Amino acid sequence: MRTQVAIIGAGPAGLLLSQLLHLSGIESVVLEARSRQHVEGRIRAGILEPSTVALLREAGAHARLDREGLRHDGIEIAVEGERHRIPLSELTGGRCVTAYGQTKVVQDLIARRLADGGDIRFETAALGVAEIESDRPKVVFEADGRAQELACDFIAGCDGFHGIARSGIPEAIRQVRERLYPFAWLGVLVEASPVGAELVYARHSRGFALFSLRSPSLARNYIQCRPDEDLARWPDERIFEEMRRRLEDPEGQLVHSGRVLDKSLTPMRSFVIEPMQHGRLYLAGDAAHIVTPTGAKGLNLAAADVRLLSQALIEFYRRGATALLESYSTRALDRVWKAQRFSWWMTSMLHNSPDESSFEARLHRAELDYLLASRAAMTSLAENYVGLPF
Ligand code: FAS
Ligand code: PHB
Repeated sequence: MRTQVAIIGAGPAGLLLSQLLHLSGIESVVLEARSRQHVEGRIRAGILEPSTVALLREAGAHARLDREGLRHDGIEIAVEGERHRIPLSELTGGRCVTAYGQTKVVQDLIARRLADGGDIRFETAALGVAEIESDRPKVVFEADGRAQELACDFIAGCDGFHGIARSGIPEAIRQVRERLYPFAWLGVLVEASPVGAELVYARHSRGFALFSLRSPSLARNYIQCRPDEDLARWPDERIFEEMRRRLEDPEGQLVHSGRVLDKSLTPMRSFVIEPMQHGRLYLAGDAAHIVTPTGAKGLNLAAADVRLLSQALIEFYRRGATALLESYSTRALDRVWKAQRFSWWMTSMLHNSPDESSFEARLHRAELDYLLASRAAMTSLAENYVGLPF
């Protein structure tokens, strides 16, 4: 089997790349280990930067997003229940974020890709990459119970944190930088009206909480918990109770109970591999980097990588130009590390870390007090939250 660009992974990164290349007449095959149903059912991110929305529009996967996306001109930060608004668009010359579930982003991209004749092979796991230092690299994949080869010009590793593509970067040149956090997020998707029209990040002596939304009748909330928390010890009512405590809402006027559609644990990790390319292998999204979700950057960074990689591949096929391909990793990592810093900063400021000293705890509190009293500090948060310019 042969194609121009072999894409491993049908998450937001792989699907968006395949569609953008298609719109420039470049052929690709997407290999996805899981079933379509599984991929379309995952509950993950929910906040889109304007540049991600623009890329989905360019890909032609924006119709439902335009109808159902919830514009956020601001976000809130609650400290021990006291709420403070960060006016994002006022502080960034009118830029805002959009609340729209990653689940729908992936469904929209798959529908668009297939409608445009896209080749997505579900339940087809990539086993490895080969000859990436030649101009005829290959992906070895499993189909019909046997190993087969997909020959191509380029391989895009969009297979997430647990994928195989990353192992294609030779050990000798690979640099991994990682931080694990001594807490996690217990997240629920609830059929109930959200706390508010804008999402609320809460710092509280009992731990962090986040009150987000998917629609006016679907809330997506998270509480800080132990990394090894046993979900069986968290019946629904106990979760609602704890969320009310962390927003100082004992009567439940803000945090509404409802049918819990999904309950999951998200580990907290910061991770970056460098370089993000080697030979004809290019990594994009979670395959190369993981940010803590407090800055809402995961999905948006994946889209940013795809913006850079698709432009570079299009330049190559149109003009034989290789400059953008050669500098892809450097340009992508510049944005990745700024998003890492912002995500780490939001996480440190808003969580109670069991391993922090009382001095550090006071510093984080002072950071928050300064932020909520300084227009300059709020502007810095806002410009990072809506996405730094390319
Ligand atoms: P993805 O992980 O989405 O997609 C990779 C795809 O590759 C998957 O479909 C996988 O099945 C496939 N694959 C893996 N190995 C393969 C192989 N060998 N062969 C073929 N296919 C293979 N971000 C936020 O901002 N807010 C959140 O609340 C949030 N929650 C998250 C919760 C979880 C559990 C996770 C893992 C991430 C969360 N994120 C969140 C971050 C998330 O949004 C990611 O940044 C985003 O999914 C990245 O997209 P991709 O890079 O496309 O990777
Ligand atoms: C979400 O809506 O799932 C969400 C929002 C903001 C974050 C993380 C997750 O920082």
